Amino acid sequence: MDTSEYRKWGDQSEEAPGGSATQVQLQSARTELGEAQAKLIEQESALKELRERSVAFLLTLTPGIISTPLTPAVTKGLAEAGRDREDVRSELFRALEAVRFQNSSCQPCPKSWLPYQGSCYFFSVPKAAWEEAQRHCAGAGAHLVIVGDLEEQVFLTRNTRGRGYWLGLRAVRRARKIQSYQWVDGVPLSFSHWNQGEPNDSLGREDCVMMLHTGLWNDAPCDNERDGWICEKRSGC
Ligand SMILES: [Ca+2]
Ligand SMILES: [Ca+2]
Repeated sequence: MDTSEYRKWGDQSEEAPGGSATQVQLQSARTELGEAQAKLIEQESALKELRERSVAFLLTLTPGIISTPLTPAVTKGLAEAGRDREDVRSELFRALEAVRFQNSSCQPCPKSWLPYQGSCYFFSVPKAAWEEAQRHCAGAGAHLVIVGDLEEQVFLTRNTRGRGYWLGLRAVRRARKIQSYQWVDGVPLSFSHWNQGEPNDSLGREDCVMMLHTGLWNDAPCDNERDGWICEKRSGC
């Protein structure tokens, strides 16, 4: 069979390509925050020391002159320490904002896509053949859903709304015989959720896999236009 349509997915993981760059930015913001915090602690300790020294100095004065204004040097020192402290506070604030911005820069799922564990899912209402469904997903920067485990399956089952959907799973056929099944990212099938008696490869032409409204899987002819489809893409968070 012609596998060229989905082989191209082979070098593409489920992770968004921008994911690692965001991680690097977040890491950098965290480093910046750590540095700012260290500086603030350092400045606060310097200020505390200066205050202690000022108090000690005041205590050496006789009660009669305690009301005398602080010496210009002490006043200047305190003012400088205060300014430094303000600088560090602004720096810390900026760093915190940077971290917050990184967190909020997570792309939320597009309208009418459902979020679940770092992915966004689109359950189509229209019906289409498998290839067309895959094209729809690709057009949205997604792929037909890859069901990695039971948790993801349970989420999908909860959202079928009584309809059937294509999955990103196809048969690998050699000499008319199905050898295995492969996800659109090229990964062989491990977790599966077949309906009883499936996959049956009825009439030797059921190369594509869909999810029944019950959530259970069935192999079906790829040109069937009886089902919708589910697209999945990473949310980038
Ligand atoms: Ca998945
Ligand atoms: Ca079947």
